[in-house]
Amino acid sequence: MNPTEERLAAIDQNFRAANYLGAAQLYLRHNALLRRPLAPTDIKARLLGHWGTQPGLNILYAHLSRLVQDTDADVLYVAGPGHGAPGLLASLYLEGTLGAYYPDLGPDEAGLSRFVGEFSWPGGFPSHVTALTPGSIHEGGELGYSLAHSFGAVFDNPDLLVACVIGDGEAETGALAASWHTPKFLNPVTDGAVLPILHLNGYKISGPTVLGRIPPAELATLFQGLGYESREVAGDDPATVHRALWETLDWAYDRVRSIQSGARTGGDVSRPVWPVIVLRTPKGWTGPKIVDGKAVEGTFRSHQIPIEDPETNPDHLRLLEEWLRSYRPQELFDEHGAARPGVTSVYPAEEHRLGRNPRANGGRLLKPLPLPELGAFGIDVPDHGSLRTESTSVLGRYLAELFRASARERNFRMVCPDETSSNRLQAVFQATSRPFELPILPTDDFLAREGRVMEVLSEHLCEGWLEGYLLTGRHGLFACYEAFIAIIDSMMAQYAKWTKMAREIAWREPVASLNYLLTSHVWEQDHNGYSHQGPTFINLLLTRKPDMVRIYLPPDANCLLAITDECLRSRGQINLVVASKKPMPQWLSMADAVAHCQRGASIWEWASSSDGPPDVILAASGDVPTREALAAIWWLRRELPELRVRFVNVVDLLTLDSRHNQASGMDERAFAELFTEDTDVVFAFHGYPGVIHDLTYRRPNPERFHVRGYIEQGTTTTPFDMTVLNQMSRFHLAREAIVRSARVFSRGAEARRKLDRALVEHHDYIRKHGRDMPEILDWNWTTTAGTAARPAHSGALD
Ligand SMILES: Cc1ncc(C[n+]2csc(CCOP(=O)(O)OP(=O)(O)O)c2C)c(N)n1
Ligand SMILES: [Mg+2]
Repeated sequence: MNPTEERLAAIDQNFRAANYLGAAQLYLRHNALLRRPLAPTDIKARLLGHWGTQPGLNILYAHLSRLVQDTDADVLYVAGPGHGAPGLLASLYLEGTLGAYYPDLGPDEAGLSRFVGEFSWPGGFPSHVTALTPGSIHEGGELGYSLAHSFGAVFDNPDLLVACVIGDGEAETGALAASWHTPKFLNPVTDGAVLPILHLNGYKISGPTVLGRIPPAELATLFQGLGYESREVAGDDPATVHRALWETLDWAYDRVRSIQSGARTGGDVSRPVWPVIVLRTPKGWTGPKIVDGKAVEGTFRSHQIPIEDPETNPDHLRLLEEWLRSYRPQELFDEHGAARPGVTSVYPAEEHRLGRNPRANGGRLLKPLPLPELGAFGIDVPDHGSLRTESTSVLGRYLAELFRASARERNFRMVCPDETSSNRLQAVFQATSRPFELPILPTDDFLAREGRVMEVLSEHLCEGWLEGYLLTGRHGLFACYEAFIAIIDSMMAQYAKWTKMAREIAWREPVASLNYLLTSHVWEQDHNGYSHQGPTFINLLLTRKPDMVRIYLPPDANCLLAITDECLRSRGQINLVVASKKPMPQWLSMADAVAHCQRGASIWEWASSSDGPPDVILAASGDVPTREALAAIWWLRRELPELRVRFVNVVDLLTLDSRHNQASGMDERAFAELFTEDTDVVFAFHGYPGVIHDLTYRRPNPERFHVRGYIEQGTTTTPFDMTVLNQMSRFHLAREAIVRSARVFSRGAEARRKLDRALVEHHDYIRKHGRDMPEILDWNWTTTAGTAARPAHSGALD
């Protein structure tokens, strides 16, 4: 639609009003509408917030509102520079959204004064966008994720258009740089669209931006190379920019719709060239031009608080008053403090306003997944441990069924950095594919235009896409190599902060949990070596709020199924599941696995002595530790039958937790039933031993826990040697069990010598033969040594 002078004028009024309120929030505790001359006592005690990015966010909010008014489009606004919160809040206040969520922020002088006075004030809105901000799924505190979140939001949301404002500094981050490639994985028929708007104000905190300083033609070429068509809106005269931005937004919107209709009804299968807008306007635009002799508008100096000391410096106070009055607030707000009709006429009907988009409160839209019956996918376990299989292959069949069952609703996706097959989850490809818009060759596997397994070799993108998908009301799973998930630790931490805050907000409904499946784990890196060993994510999760995190270490395939089912049912949590992808002994029937997983930790009676109180408890958490601990018990039964051992398996790690008065852990009685109050516990753990000490330090006699786990020893060697190098092998565990058992310690001297010899034999054997000893490879709980079949080789490892 062509711009009219009247509507352009209204947009400008709106822009001025948002700029005014944005600046006022930074400074004014009182006198929000400048009804009287500005006084030092009006100024906030501490000036906390950012100005520079606000005008760009504000002008875009006004113009996008106009676009929605004209098109009824379903638009979600994502502000990459979340430090521009006062700008976004100003628009949300003006459009009436804040008042709808927070009734004391209504459109009158009292509401406006409270709104302005309480920003960045204890108890008020924080300085960044947060879960408290209606209409938002993106904090933008830690920069880099706006575009990935936006694309995540539009997957399987064909009607949605996300307008994503990207800071030109933010665009320097690795995560953002990778995100530009997402259209290569985006299907124009089944997915919605993202309109990236590069907010090219030229500066970051204290320096120029790369994209701001390269010549405009080079920038256009960059976007062309990334597969986009870009148009630039540039200028520092608002009237000129309004007209150009209006027309450019119309151009971009028409491009999006014509790509979509071409693909959806015109049968166009060519690869779309999506539009990008570059908004090249000064940082701190319309703000103070010069302060203390230094240029501020259009420079990095406008980034945060452009006039620093209005409370005690009269010149600064005067400059601030001039700046605020330059927006002519009396023209923008009436005598009751309400925004005048010109200001608010840019907004569409209430339900279409940017701040009201229901996708931003995804929990309200969430539908439970049609989860497959566990019984149909659990494996038959004839006895304890003689069957060996890849647990993740079993899970792959379950997930394939989930993809089939959710095909109509399209509300489940997997993300993975190129490892679905390597992680033995390839059964999912019988139900869906990996979407890919680039040429697909006959030699490629499992690629198609459309699919719900998102594979890209960027953990950042996987995480960002999934977060956007979850926050807009869908479900998902992130499958990753264990060592490399730590790449996105910081993103997970930010997501956890968002979730923690969202939980405290009555109007935000919980979204589906963020689920991680980590495989190719630390104990199966004999082929890759040290660089691929890193169980750190467990430690990182332990720093999050204990009531929103679960850490699961299923010992076998049926437990993996039971745990995955539980994770996919849960809401508002971060769930970590660590499971091997290699052939491993299978211990529990499906029914036993469900019962064990429900308890979280239990005594495995069949592996425990029944003739009196235990001399020592062997505990394990993790599939390889479980195998080693059971092999240790098996060895002890043969060599030292009088030693009474109890075996405890811990599948839900935080059942051990005693750090927070059992906020997430089992109670003292349940703990004592498993571990007694004073018996020594030799604990074989998947990750760093300190984790178990951290969790149990308030349990009775915590010094009786002797933990073996990963101690940063690794190289390319045999699988069993990994456990030996880290002193968690069956031989080490058996030896420690004898040492910790006062009753049989002295009678165990010969057994201990045998264990020492076994370690020497192992050392010599692997150096001579390049593989583990037959008694290790053939070991089987249910038979005597040497009689079980060797496991089939699992094929190529990655
Ligand atoms: C990942 C990350 N690194 C550093 C920062 C600190 N920081 C806050 S704002 C900012 C500059 C952002 O520049 P830009 O994206 O261009 O935003 P704008 O100019 O619109 O303020 C930086 C470096 C951050 N928030 N996140
Ligand atoms: Mg910038």
